[in-house]
Amino acid sequence: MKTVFSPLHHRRTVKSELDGGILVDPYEKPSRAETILARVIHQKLGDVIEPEEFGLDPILRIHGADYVDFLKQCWDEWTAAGKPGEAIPAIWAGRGMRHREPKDIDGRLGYFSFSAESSITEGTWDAAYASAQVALTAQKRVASGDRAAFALCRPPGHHAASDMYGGYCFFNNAAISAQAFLDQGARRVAILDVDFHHGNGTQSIFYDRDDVLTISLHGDPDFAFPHFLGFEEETGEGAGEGYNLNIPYPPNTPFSVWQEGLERACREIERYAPDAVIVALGVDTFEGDPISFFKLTSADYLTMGQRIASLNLPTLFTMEGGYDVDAIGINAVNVLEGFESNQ
Ligand code: Q9C
Ligand code: ZN
Repeated sequence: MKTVFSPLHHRRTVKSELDGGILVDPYEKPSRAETILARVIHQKLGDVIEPEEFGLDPILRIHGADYVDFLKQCWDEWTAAGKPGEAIPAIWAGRGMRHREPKDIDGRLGYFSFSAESSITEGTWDAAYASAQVALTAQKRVASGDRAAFALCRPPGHHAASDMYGGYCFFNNAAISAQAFLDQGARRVAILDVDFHHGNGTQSIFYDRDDVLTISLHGDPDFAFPHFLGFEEETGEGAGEGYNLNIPYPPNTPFSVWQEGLERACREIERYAPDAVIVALGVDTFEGDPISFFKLTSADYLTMGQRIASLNLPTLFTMEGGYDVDAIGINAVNVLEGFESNQ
């Protein structure tokens, strides 16, 4: 399969992540994408191509214009206000407070985010925009008849809601791609999120819709980010009732248990019979991941890819999390090689 990659991901190179009460070296760093790219090339997965330009329109099908404007202007507003460091929100609308967009940058940062670890700097917009174009380019390959394509997105996307960033995500690349499939004539799309963290952004975007089935396997939000969404009882609402499935697991879950959830997810997708499936591919389920608590091994990712291939559907992979940089290339590409080994 082809891989779509943009060197513009380097524009997102930040110095700080708020973690443990101090600013640490960010987990979501440029070497993640470079390590995956090197593995794609080393394993001869297929051609690596640069993204085409689809502009803002497909992004605006998912994200609000005010949110997009905010992301574009955030860094300039922050520096114009004379702030010395990277842009980090420090206030949100708590219970009983007003959910309205304030005018100054401190207020707007809180209004358009749900967490504080994703510092914004000068190049964040460029990288997030390029990441969405990477996804759309891979989506176009699949829509044009390729069996599968790999969008090597960075920054990742599945935590981004229509009007909130957080969890290292700014634009929801999987959601934007799902909407693109629909706008091009697909009737139904399934999103299978195998990242360690719940895909809260994707869930919220499609929660009241039946044309996108959203399924996420993840660390129990009682113990894992994003903490405030991703529980089993969230099954969708209105027309979307029955079209969201959350499969949370506790600390130390091994592949033997996780695999039962994957099987359940795959049966749901088979029943839904979508025109395409999008895999939100995070490999932070790995036993060596520094911020997660599942116990998958590198070999397990081959098995995962094989099961996904047996759905026998046009498949778009969008890269999400994974923070053990030494293993991220092997693990991510193992999913893709497992997929390709199962024709
Ligand atoms: N002590 C993705 O995997 N919290 N995002 C980290 C570290 C944020 C993960 C806490 C995790 C965000 C795309
Ligand atoms: Zn994750």
